[in-house]
Amino acid sequence: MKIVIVCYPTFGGSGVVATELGLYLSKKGHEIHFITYKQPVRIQNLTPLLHFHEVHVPTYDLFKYQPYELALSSKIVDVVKKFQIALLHVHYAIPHAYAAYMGKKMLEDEGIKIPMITTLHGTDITLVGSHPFYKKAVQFSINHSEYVTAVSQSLKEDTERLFDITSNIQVIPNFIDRDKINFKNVPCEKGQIAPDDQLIITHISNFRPLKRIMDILKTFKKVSEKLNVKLLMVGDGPEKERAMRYCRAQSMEDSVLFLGRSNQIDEILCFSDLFLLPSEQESFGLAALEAMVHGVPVVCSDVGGLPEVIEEGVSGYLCPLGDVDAMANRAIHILEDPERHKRFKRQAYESSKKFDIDKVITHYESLYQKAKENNPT
Ligand code: GMT
Repeated sequence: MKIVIVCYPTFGGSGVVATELGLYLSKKGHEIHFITYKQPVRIQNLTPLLHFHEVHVPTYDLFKYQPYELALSSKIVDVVKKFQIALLHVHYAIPHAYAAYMGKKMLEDEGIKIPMITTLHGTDITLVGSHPFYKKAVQFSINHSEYVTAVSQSLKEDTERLFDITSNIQVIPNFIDRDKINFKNVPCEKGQIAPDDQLIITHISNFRPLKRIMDILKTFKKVSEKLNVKLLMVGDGPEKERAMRYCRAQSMEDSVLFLGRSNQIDEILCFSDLFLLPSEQESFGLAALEAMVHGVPVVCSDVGGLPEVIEEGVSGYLCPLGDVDAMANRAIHILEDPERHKRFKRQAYESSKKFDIDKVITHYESLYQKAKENNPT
C-alpha cells in the first residue's frame, strides 16, 4: 500500500515510533512517503519504497510566525496526487492532524478521497493539546480523522476525559524492533565509564520539566549512600543546567555524568544496571521499553501508560509520583543482591517481548486494510 507518514523528524519518541514504523512497513513491501521538515534522524538510505519529502517554509518578514501548517498541507496534496497515495497516517496531533485534514479537504475538491489515521502520542494531548489555546483545533482534527489510535490505554482515557471525542480510539502500543539491535556487535565497554564493581544507573530523556530530573538526582544520591553506583544522564533539555548546578553543589560531579544527546543508546544501555524514569506524565515510556530490551530493570513513577509497560515486581517497580525515598528503596532492593538483580534483568528482557514490532505492526496493517476497504475511491 502507498502510505504517507507525517511526523516530527527529531529524537523525540513520537518521531522515533513513526520512523521505525515506516522503515518496517517499507521492508514488508509497502511504499512509504515521509513528509516532514527534515530527513528523520533514523533514516539513512532512501529506496524506491522509502521516500522523504521535505516541507519548506520560506521566511517572510511580515510573519511573526511562519505558517508551517499551510506548507505541510500543500505538500500533502502534492505528494498524494503525484504518487497516488492510498492513506495518510499522521503522528502527533499538533499540528499534523490539523494540516492533514486541510490537505484531505483540498484533495476532496479535486475528487480525491483519502482516509486519515491520527496516532496520539502523549504530550499532544496531555500537555499541549488540551491547552485552551489549542484545544478546539485539536479536538476538531481528532474527530475528523477517520481512525484514531493512542499508544496506551491510559492515553486513550486521558483523551476521552480532556476532549469531547466522537470517534472510537483504538489502542496500539509502541513497539521495538529487536532485530535492529545487534546485541552481539554492540561493544559493551563499561570500562570507559566506570570500574567493574560499580553499578550503572541510567536516565535518558529530553530533560523537560515533566521528566522530574531533580527526582532522579535525589533518588540517586540516596542509592549512592548504600551502594557503589554511577549515574549516566543522557539527553539534553531545559532542566540540564539546574541538574548540573545541583550536582556541583552536592559534590556529585564524579558520580554523575552528563553525556548529552547520544546516538549510542544501545551501547549505553548494554552496560546499564537500572533505568530511572520518575516522570510526571508518560503516555507510554518508550525509553523504558528500550532499556528493558537490553535487560535493564526500570524504576519509575506510577503514572500514565507506565503501568502498561513495566510489570510491578517483574521488570521493575512503579512508585508514587515524587516519592524519591520509595524509588531509592526499590532501586537498592533490585541492585543490592546480585542474584535478584540478575532475575530482574532477565524478567525485564522477557517482558519487553510483548512489544515486539512484528506483533504490534499487524494492528496497524489491519487498520490500513480496513481504511482502504472502507474508502470508496
Ligand atoms: O516526552 C517525550 O519524551 C517526548 C514525547 C514525544 O512527543 O515524542 O514522547 C511521547 O511519545 C512517546 C512515543 O509514543 C511516548 O513513549 C512518551 O511516553 C510520550 N511522552 C509523554 O507522554 C510525556
